[in-house]
Amino acid sequence: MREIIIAIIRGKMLNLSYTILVLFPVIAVALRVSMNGLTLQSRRSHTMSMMTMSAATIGPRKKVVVLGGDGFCGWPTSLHLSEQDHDVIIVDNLSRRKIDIELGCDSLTPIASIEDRCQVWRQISGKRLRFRYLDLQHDYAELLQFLKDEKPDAVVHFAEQRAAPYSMKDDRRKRYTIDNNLSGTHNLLCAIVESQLDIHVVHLGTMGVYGYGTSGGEIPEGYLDVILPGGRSSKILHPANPGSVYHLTKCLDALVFQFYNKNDGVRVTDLHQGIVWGTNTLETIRDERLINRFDYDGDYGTVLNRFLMQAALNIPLTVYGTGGQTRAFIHISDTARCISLAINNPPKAGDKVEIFNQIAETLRVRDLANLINDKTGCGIRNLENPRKEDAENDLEVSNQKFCNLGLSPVTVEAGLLDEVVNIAGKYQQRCDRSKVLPNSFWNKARADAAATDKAR
Ligand code: NAD
Ligand code: USQ
Repeated sequence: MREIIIAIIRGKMLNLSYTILVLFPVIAVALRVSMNGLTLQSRRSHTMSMMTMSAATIGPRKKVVVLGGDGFCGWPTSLHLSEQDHDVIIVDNLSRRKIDIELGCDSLTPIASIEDRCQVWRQISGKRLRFRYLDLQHDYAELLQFLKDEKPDAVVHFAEQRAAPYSMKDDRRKRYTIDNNLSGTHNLLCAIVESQLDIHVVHLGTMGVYGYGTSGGEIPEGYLDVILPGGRSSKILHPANPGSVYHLTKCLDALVFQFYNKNDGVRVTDLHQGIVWGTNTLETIRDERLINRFDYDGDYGTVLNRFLMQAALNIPLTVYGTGGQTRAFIHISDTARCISLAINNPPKAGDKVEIFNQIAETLRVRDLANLINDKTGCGIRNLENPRKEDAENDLEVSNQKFCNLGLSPVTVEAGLLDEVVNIAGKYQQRCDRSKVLPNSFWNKARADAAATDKAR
């Protein structure tokens, strides 16, 4: 049924607008069947989101390489793209799984090996999902040959060390984050130019490139129209203002893209994504062996997923400082949809680097904590902030480009309880409570403050 609908929507049998009008009831039934495993609340928001996006999301079949496709964002995105009938190849060096061992942590959810994941997906969907073990930082020759052999239409680049606390832990991790992320990104661009292939790069950047001071107005998507001294008008990259070594690598990535776009005409879409929350998507929920990873520890756990897990275990929520930090958020299922939209709407030859803000909403940390505490009664504790960051900030962000393409994102308010009950609650016995408190500090003053913190 899914294949027939996708074939029809691709315009193989009818033109698109006619298809949508005539087949809308059929699509609605098919979606209902495919969402049997979801609870009512999330089904409603997923349905809304999928209905409004079906026309914009589905484009011609492409060969897509997903770098970092074994990770938290990469795995559900690979499944989503495969479900949309793209030919997907995952490339990963499994470094995230190795860092779990290094830190003595594990995903709260029991994740299968990448080989088993691909095999189960084949059994369930009938679609082939390939995996190639390759280190983007060190295996340049293999990367180049791989691109020449496979000739992908698009490469989605998730393959970076992505935890800000890990990147600030010590000098070894700072250097690893810089070396891994910058060499990886540069190797990719260099190999694309050397291959002489026209490959569209879709990169996961971060909202943190803009900095988290009070913006004093809406943050635009990547570029600023400015008047230079002398009255000349110009369009420039938004000034970079990184808050960690990890965020610094994303600012430097942005310059690498500008250069290769200008010099060699490489087509790039850079997605400045907010904090991703949630675990399951319509694809990962189809079999427990497809489940996504869920990080809750002080280094890799992001704020909302940490709070959800803490609430499930009745641990008071770890609010850093006053909790006045305002951040941008997006649900994991919308991450996958946005990537799909970016692949289906590539920049044209000669276009400058396309930049989207990939966010659903902005929320203040203490408001999130209060929301979860009101629903669960787990309590809140304010810890000395391990990070050097503004205690309070406002944040207003444009996400107009994705909205124009039809994104209607899941919101925290609508999806929250599902996650507490279905994931954090279900797997709570796998939590190691000793990993909950933060133990990476931005500088000596922050470490000293934590050492005398009575709330710890
Ligand atoms: P993750 O750590 O779960 O996944 C990254 C994957 O890349 C891992 O599977 C890892 O093994 C792989 N990888 C890392 N270095 C590699 C290398 N040199 N060669 C090959 N593979 C390599 O992280 P994630 O949460 O899925 O994030 C993916 C991307 O999205 C990152 O670039 C991150 O900066 C960005 N992002 C994430 C979030 C979030 O909240 N998780 C928010 C905004 C942006
Ligand atoms: N925070 C708490 N309590 C916690 C954890 C975090 O109060 O237990 C606070 C932090 O101090 C920070 C905010 O919550 O002010 C967000 O922290 P986070 O760990 O959820 O997010 P961050 O470190 O910014 O990084 C995450 C991803 C990263 C991505 C980024 C998007 O790990 O890969 O790039 O979100 S963004 O923040 O928009 O730049």
